[in-house]
Amino acid sequence: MAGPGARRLYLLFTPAACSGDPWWTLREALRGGVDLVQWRVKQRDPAGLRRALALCTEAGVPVIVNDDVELAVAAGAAGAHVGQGDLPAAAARALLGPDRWLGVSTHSTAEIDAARAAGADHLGFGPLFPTATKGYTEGQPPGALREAVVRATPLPVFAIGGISPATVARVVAEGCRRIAVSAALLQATDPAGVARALRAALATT
Ligand code: 3NM
Repeated sequence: MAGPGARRLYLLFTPAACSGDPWWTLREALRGGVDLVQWRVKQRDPAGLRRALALCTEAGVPVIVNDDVELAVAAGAAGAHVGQGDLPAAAARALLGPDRWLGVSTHSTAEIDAARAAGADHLGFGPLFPTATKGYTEGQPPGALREAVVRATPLPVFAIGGISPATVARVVAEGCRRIAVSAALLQATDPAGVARALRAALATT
């Protein structure tokens, strides 16, 4: 399967955060062009993960498990994602082995350098904008995303935090073509339409 660098629209899928039925939301988001999914729940829910994996596999889309690296391996997910307060990235890499994908959240060039050294193969960088999803009240300053993309090269960087069809232009303007999105898709009345709009914005050169 093509690696994380081949992916553009990364959905952070939290069933409890969906306005509509979560499984309808996931199907619609996939239909609209989500090409990477993160399973992101507070309480371990292996049955829910299996259901998400089944839907995503049918759509040819890989699933990454947030935080719970052991569950990612046990469930046969494509990889795991760790934040700065989670299991250290080097320990996550050791548990995942060389083939599963490791994503790391970063918020500065120092964190990008550390994540690379620890064996990450893709990065989140944010928050681009304030977002209630994670309680950030301030976004990164202009130019920070552009600097992050350059610093991370050749690792792919997914911009994250408050990204929606209304804000995605800034991501593109800073030279990034990958985004990770939660609320704008999970709370949409038309998740497929929002996914299509985001894909179209990212496709501009
Ligand atoms: N991590 P939404 S911002 C989970 O900057 C997460 O590391 C962030 O959700 C970071 O698309 C964020 O609803 C929230 O803003 C993303």
